[in-house]
Amino acid sequence: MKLYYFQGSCALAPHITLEWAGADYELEEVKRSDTRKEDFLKNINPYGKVPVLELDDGRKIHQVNALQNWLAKHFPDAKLGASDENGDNEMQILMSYFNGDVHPAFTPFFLTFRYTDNEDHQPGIKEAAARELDFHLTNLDTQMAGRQWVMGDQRSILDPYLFVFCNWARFLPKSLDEYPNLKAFAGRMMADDGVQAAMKAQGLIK
Ligand SMILES: N[C@@H](CCC(=O)N[C@@H](CS)C(=O)NCC(=O)O)C(=O)O
Repeated sequence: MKLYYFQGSCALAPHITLEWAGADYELEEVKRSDTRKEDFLKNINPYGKVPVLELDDGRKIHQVNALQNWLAKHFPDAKLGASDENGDNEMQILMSYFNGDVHPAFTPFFLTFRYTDNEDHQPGIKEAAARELDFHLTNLDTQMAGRQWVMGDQRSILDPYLFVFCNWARFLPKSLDEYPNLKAFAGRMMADDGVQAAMKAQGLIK
């Protein structure tokens, strides 16, 4: 298996999950600026995004939620999926929220140029995006109160995804200090060997 990623991207989530799953995988770094080029769109992901996991038979899995669910299903011994229907419902609701609401809310903040051709409008867009992100991070901070991991006592495919948001929060006007439950969660993740291995491999830490 091969994971396509670029440094600082959400591909860190499946990367950590591959580590937790004990999977045999290799990495392929791409440039963000190449994700809209013909070669990437034609041969890697027509949607122009990482992460992409290329399987040994050439099939490609992308979309963080689909990929995380695929990993939970194909590495059951890692116990990163839900163990019953209620747990699965809760997990899928959160996975949809992460992928459909929180994650795209970062895009106008980081890739502001996509939302206006007028440079003077960019600060206003960033400010509005930061307000929307504050709403989501406050929700997530409340959600994490009294929880070790997103699903409670057991870690799951949701944790690496939440960790990505926590890392991105350092670029926002409000620091992670203002979301104490998220800060504590990020600290627990940072202490994990799989997280350290993935971050080192991507050059995010030494
Ligand atoms: N809905 C997509 C979003 C993935 C996404 O936003 N990927 C970003 C990196 S975090 C990306 O590849 N951006 C490249 C671009 O938009 O130019 C998914 O779930 O995989």
